[in-house]
This record gives sequence, structure tokens and C-alpha cells, in this order.
Amino acid sequence: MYRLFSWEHSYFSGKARAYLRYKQCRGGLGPGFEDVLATADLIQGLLIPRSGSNTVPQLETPDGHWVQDTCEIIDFVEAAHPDPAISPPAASAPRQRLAGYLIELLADEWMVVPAFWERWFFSEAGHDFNHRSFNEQQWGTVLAPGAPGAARRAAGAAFFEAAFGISDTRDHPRGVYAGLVQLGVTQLTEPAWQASQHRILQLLEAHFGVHDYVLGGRPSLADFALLGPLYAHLYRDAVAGFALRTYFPLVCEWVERTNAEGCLNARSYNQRLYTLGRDGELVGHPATSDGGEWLPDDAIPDTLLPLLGVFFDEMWPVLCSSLEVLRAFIASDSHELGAELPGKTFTATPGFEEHQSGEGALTHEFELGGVRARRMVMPYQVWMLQRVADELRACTASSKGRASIAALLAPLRNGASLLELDTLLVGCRVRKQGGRLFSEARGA
Ligand SMILES: N[C@@H](CCC(=O)N[C@@H](CS)C(=O)NCC(=O)O)C(=O)O
Repeated sequence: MYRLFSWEHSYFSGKARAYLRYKQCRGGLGPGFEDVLATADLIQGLLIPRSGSNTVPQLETPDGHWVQDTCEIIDFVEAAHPDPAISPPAASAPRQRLAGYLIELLADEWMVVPAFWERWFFSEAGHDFNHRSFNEQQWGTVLAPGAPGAARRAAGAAFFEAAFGISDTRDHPRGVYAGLVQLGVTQLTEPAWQASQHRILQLLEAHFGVHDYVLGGRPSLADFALLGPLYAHLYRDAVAGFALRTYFPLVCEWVERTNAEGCLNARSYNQRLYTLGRDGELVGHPATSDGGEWLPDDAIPDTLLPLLGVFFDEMWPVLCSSLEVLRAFIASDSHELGAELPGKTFTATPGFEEHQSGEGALTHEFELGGVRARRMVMPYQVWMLQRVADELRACTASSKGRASIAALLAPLRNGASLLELDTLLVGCRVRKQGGRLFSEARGA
């Protein structure tokens, strides 16, 4: 069996778990998978020694191979079990395929910021709506898994104080609160990040009113990636979850469908929809939209285009600037070619705090919603861009594919510059080994 080491309240665990459930349910996961709670003991004794990383989720394959990172988990399992595929082929559906990888990048590394903020802002003291106790309880289930309820909650509370200084987050931000500042969330930018999240949720609510999944009636890479922000932080967490259920019911329905839990009345692959035939027999129907398939002829749903617009409007300029900053850092005396680079998403990477905080060499100015502020540069995003570059090359390999992708990107502000991605990556390519990142040796 595969073993997924995960937490229920973890952003990236939600992405990998839903993906594995889908493959398993469709008979596409060979021996199947076991979902294992990644306790502190297992992280110290197994995950870190195997991958060099303490992050969850991580996957152990039936033959003992170890995979860290949701992108690599999906790539590995897709290569081993291609049916049913979660990305359409580059040759026949280049637009749909590329859209999936762009939305994955948006979901993993941009939507993470306001989702992370929601969890920790509403855990601070002094807010009328507050889910600190809920959050202590969910963390406590990892920290003290065998303990009774009150002790689990106390373990969560003690950890929040010891690791994040939760009673003094604004004057002395530590742990996740320092991470939020490093990601560019301050009192000044909070409204802009919230507005970005609302803009995306409104687009998704409109989209899921027409299509059950991102590309039509069947899940794809973008669905599992979007479940990262949408499941643990925006659907499960109490304050954000109340707002999501109240204002975005179609998004909630999609969360349940994509996560394959609590799905609403047959709009999933877990419950059947029948009508009665002429002789009283049961006649099965797909309840999902678009005949349960991706849209034909490589069509990008009209309601999805504005989401790609958000990627190019908001995230793409920050990514382009990150490439420049990383290139300069790699070439500087602060870095030796081939040496380690920071690899984390939520906070500065231990050992790199000086570079990734304040005015450090791995920080830059960014703009969101007309507000300018500073944030850290994350080489992991460059690794994800390399993944997009690989896909882009495959999707534009034929002249037909190139024309089709160019036509998709042309109307999107900043969209056409994606075609220059390989050039933009020169001098700042990174290499991922287990859970650690390194600059590429020259000429590689
Ligand atoms: N890019 C990684 C991100 C994994 C990640 O950051 N996981 C979080 C939980 S959702 C974590 O383990 N954070 C703890 C830490 O970074 O120390 C992936 O896709 O798997």
C-alpha cells in the first residue's frame, strides 16, 4: 500500500489526500493507500531522515520509495498509475493542461497567504469572531493523539504559546505570525489580501454554478490544488468556514465533492443518482455537470478565464520580480553556486531568516490592490515555475499548440510574457532533492 503521512488540518495534506482518494475510488491506485497521522515522533524519526524535510504531507510508496511535496506526489502517482489521468494530454489539450499547472501555482503559493492569515488572525485574542479553541483542538490531535479531549486541547494551547507566542503576536511575531509578516501580511496589506481572496471566491462561486469541477464534469489537477486553500483553512476552520458556507455555498459543495466527504446528494462519485424507468427499473445518471467529462475540444470554460486573469494580474509580477531577486542572490557573495536555498512556503526557512526578513537579500517590494509592501522571495516558487516551463514547452511543441496557447494568453494582461519563461529562468534555476532546494550548478 501507499502511505500518506498527513494532518487533517494541513493545507497541502488536503490536496494530496483528495487526489489519492479520487485515484483509489476510480480503481486507479493499484494497492490503494493508507492515511497515517504524521505525529511528532514519525516526523522526527521517519519523515526528516527520509526527505530532509519536516513538512507534511509525505508519501511512502509500496516499494519503500519516499516522496516529499504534493507536486511530486502527484507526478509520481500519475506516472505509476496513469488512469484516470488528472491532466489532459499536452498534444490534444494544451490549454486545459497548462491552465491546470498555472492554477496549481496560484493555489499553492498565492492563495496560501490569505488562507494562512484567516487561520491565525482569528486565533489571536481580541477578535469578536474567534476560533482559537477550535484551532488548539485540531493541532492538539497531532501533538497528543492518544490523550483525552481536554489534554489534547491543552497540548495545542501550550504549543501555540511556546512556538508562536500567541499572546503577543503583533509586537513580537514568532512562528506563524513571523511567517505572515515575511509573506507580506501586515495591518496595511491585510485588506488587500482579503480582497484578493474574495475576488477568487466570487469567481469560483460563479464557475461552480455552471461546472462541477474546474475543467468541466470531472476533477483535474487544478481541483486538487484549489482544495489546498479551500479545505483545511477556508472550509474546516470555524470562522472562515462559517463565512464560506454562508456566502459561497457552491464552493462548499465543490469542496465536499472534491474531498469525497460529506458530499451533497449524489453530486460526487460516492452516491448514485437514479430515475425510475418505464418498468420501474432504476436508470443511472451522472449527477455531475458536462456529462462527467472535461469540456471537449480543449475548451477553457468562460467562467475560468477570469481566474487565470487573477494569476497574471496579481501573482505573475511578483513571480517575475522573485526571479530577478533570486538571480542576483545566487550571483552574490552571500551564496555559493550549488549550495542550499530556502525551501519553505509558510515562513522563512531556518538558517535563512536574515535574508528572508526585513530588507534582507531575499526580500522584495510587491504591490497588491494598490498597496506596496515587502515580502520574502521563495525559491520553491521558482521550482514550481520550472515545472510550468516544462509543461509550457510540451504544450507549445507543435505549431498548432503554440498558436492555441498564444491565443489563450494574449487577452490576459501580462499573459503573453509567460511565453518568455525559459529566458526568465536563466541564472536562477533550482534543483530539488528530497525536501531541500539548491541552486543549479552553472551550465546545468
Ligand atoms: N510545497 C509543499 C508544502 C508543504 C508544507 O508547507 N506543509 C506544511 C503543512 S500544510 C508544513 O508541513 N509546514 C510545517 C513547516 O513548514 O515547518 C507541498 O506541496 O507539499
